[in-house]
Amino acid sequence: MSDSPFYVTTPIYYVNAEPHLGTAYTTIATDAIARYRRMTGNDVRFLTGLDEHGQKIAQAAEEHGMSPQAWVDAIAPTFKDAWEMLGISYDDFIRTTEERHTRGVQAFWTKLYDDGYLYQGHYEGWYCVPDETYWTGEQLADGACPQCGRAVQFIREDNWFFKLSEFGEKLLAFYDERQAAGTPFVQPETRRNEVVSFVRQGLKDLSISRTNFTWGVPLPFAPEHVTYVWIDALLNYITAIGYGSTEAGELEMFERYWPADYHFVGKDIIRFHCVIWPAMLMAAGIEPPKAVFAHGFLLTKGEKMSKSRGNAQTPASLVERFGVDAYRYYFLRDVPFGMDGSISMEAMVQRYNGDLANDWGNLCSRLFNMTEKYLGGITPAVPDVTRQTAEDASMRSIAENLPATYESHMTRLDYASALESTWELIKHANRYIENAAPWTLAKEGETERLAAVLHNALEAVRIAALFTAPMMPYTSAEVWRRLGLGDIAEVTDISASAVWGGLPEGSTVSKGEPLFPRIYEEA
Ligand code: ME8
Repeated sequence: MSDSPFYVTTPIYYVNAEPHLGTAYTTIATDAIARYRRMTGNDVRFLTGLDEHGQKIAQAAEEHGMSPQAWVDAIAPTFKDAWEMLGISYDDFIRTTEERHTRGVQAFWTKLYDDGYLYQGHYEGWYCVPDETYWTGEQLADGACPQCGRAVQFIREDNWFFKLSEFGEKLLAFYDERQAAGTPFVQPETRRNEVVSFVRQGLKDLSISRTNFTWGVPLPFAPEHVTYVWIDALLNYITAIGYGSTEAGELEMFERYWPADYHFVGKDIIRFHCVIWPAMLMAAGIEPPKAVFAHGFLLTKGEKMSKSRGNAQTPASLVERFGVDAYRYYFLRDVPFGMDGSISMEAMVQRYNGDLANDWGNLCSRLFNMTEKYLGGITPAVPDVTRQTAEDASMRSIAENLPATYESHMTRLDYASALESTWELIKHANRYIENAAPWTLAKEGETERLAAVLHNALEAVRIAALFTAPMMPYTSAEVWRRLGLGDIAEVTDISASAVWGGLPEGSTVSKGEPLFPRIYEEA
């Protein structure tokens, strides 16, 4: 157990539309590690928020006949509501229109200006508004944005530039150094090559300001320019923890939590996070984050799911059908974190009925029922270890190995494997009950053995609830309540809590409703 700080962030999402399955995916994945690290005793800071400036947002506001501020104020609650619905345990929610952010952005660019990293120049090139990205003529694909395929606009402006080209060698050395230390900056490994080869091709200086619209943070030394939305947005990771403030408490927070342990992002925004962001920080003399983890895309019928393609479903419709924990479970269990993953209603129904209704829900129901029927709903004494059977020992050993196995998967953010190893215990407990047949023991009056079997199986349930909690917090809390245990949210040393034999004698178990009632209709 360690109380060391653990700072983790999601991207700050554009408020051009409401949250969808893709943005929810990154946010749930970030939430799962934040919840787990709280259970390992870390001092967790989990930041999410909104990217509210830029041309794309100004355009969205205009299309809706609203001022940009009125528009972002109208959309922001839809994100907060969605995250509440999905059980996202963020500690801070930053909006780039907040004063604390604007102040930090201005402090940052003033420093780079003073230190000679900025110069005025002329920009000519192509711009993709939906991606808020600059492209050269050679980079375009058939005259369109090479990333999203949409139309680009030609820009000709006098802008301010950041000397990004000076950072190529430094970045390459930095990636190597982190790699050699066994703490890679770009994760997963498959994404590293993309970043390294991009930097090796040579970096161009980056235009950091725009003058053809005003919805952004003015550059303090040239207020007729607003900062380019990306270099405004990236700074949220430090402005949210006090960068740019003069208050002692805020500055202490920055000292405590920076550098971030992880920025969670989708692979679409890896260059911004793995090239531009560390270069900006290096220029300002700030240590880059410990790691950026870029996950894959959720695909529906082979296409990236996105707002603009119109194939994005709402999280609310799925939560309504499956419940919040099953929703979280599906995405973390079925899509290997880091890779693209096809998602479908069929697969979701299958996972729900198989893993949740049959395995986990059923284990809990049958055990809670039997505890009531055979033991009057009271947990039995810890069984006499000298009378332990081979079956008892094997379930105990699976449970005892789980904390270390689970930790090693979670350290690599491999949620699917972490869940799979928890499911070994759950499935084993179901088989254990089948083999031990408490109903026969009851009929034959074998009361001591009956109590021992139920204790062991209940103990497996208690431990499984601990390790499913980062992914399915509500169900785990409910299972603990039904076992008559305390608030699972108070667990700060999961390994100690998972020690075999922790279920106290004499606590009252309640049956309750099925945790995951079967879903009958397919798709
Ligand atoms: O890029 N599959 O915001 P954004 C998986 N404001 N994840 C997906 C996804 C999909 N189909 N679609 C979106 C921005 N995402 C900037 C970020 S950070 C300083 C600024 C997720 O609203 C994924 O995390 O376009 C992706 O990187 C992010 O949403 C893009 O969100």
